[in-house]
Amino acid sequence: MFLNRSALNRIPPTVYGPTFDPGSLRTGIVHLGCGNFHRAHQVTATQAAIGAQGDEGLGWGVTSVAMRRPELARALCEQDNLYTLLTREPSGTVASVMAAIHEAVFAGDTHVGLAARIADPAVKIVTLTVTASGYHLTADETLDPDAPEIRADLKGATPRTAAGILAAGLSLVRQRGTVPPVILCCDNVSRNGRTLRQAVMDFVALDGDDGLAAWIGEHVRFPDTMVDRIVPVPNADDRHDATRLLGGIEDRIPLSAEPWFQWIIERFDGPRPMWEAHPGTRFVGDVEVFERAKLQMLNGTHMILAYVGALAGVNTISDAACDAALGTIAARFMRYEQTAGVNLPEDEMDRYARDLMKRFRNPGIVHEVERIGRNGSAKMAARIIRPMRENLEAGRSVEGATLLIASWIRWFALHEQEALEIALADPRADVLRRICADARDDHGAQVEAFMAMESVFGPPLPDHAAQVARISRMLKRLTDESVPALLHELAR
Ligand code: CS2
Repeated sequence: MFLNRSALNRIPPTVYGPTFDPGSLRTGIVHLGCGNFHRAHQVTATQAAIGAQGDEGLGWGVTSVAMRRPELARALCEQDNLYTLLTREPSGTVASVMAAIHEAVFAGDTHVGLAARIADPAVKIVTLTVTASGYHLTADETLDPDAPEIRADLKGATPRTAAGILAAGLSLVRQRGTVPPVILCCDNVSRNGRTLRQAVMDFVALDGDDGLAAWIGEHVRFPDTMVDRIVPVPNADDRHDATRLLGGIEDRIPLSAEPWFQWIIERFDGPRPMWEAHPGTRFVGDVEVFERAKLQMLNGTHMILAYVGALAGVNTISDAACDAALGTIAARFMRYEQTAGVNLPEDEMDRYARDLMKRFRNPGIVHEVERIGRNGSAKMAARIIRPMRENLEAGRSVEGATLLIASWIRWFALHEQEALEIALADPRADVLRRICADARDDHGAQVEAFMAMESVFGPPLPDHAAQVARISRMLKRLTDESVPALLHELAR
């Protein structure tokens, strides 16, 4: 039998299940980006809140919108929106059945009418996880008017991007004169709330603004948030473990996650679920210090592990972090380069860095470097270039950032030669591959052309030419030498 509402009373008592009747939920939240992260993060906190709030909590069901994966929305519907979350603790796996999704839909089904759903007065909050590349931003964190998806949304009747969908929904709210929902960006984008607000206002301006941008500026709140939980892409082991732990009930869409959970939200007024019922959720006055620490120390270090790890022949973040040389390089990069501008006491930074390396090494989390390496061009500015710029200005080492950028460029060069064994997904992949094709074996020209892309790297770095030369030298070494031997030398 498959997991669905009628199977709920048969799950073994060792599995955590909902403490409310999922059939009685009503939608209070629309979520854009129904994917793995959402299912392991916002849904778990919402489930805890619904459980803690009794009847009132039932109004916080989530309508979760899959932006790119119709099959996930379909599979959720088939299981009455229930699925298993496997928490990979060091001591073993804990299974919980997640039940806070009230409805799952696919954005591409035009009959769904996303604008009308957002404008439904019962919807108090719109949350988003569409990934950093889903906002189509340039390095200065404004909307890229040349992104094909944005251009298509400006022309078409049914928007498909987050900015286009929000603009349409908010326009309807304004026409109807109702209260707009609070928009909660839950992606790894710096100052994510205000950045999204600006992106929506930029979209509206490009769309022949009729006063909507000013109305949004005045009436719609976009609190900043910091989200953190490592959630790998589900695999066959997850399905197998879910069936075993559910006592033979089959789940087509289980997923696993690490035990760590953090959700830091800028305080806002108005109705909301009692998310703080879930440990790790906090409402604070200013999210920036948490967000910067996480974006640079976690997400930035993930990038060095992925790009360099793949070149050294490892497949997962855990293997990359466990490699003696690369683990040392990554830990040093995290603690001494990626802490630039992170305003935390030294001992807290030490503890955070230690915890992060431990989390990366968790053998229960099979996080492929190919996944983490995706969409580097949309991640570079906030995660790598901002601290690098500050380090250069202060005369500090940027050795790790140099290695990271050279490794990223090497991915494209190898891909261009059809010699990279893993897929390379990036919104700017075509342009970046062309640079590699044009520059051929001229490493200097390759690096110069990459670093000249202001939409990715921002304006020139301090002492730009010297930095380009350093990255070129590293790229040449990555090309000519054995990567493990090079890492061994760099780790000393
Ligand atoms: C990763 C994140 O794919 C990536 O860019 O760095 O998904 C990371 O696993 C999460 O932000 C952890 O909270």
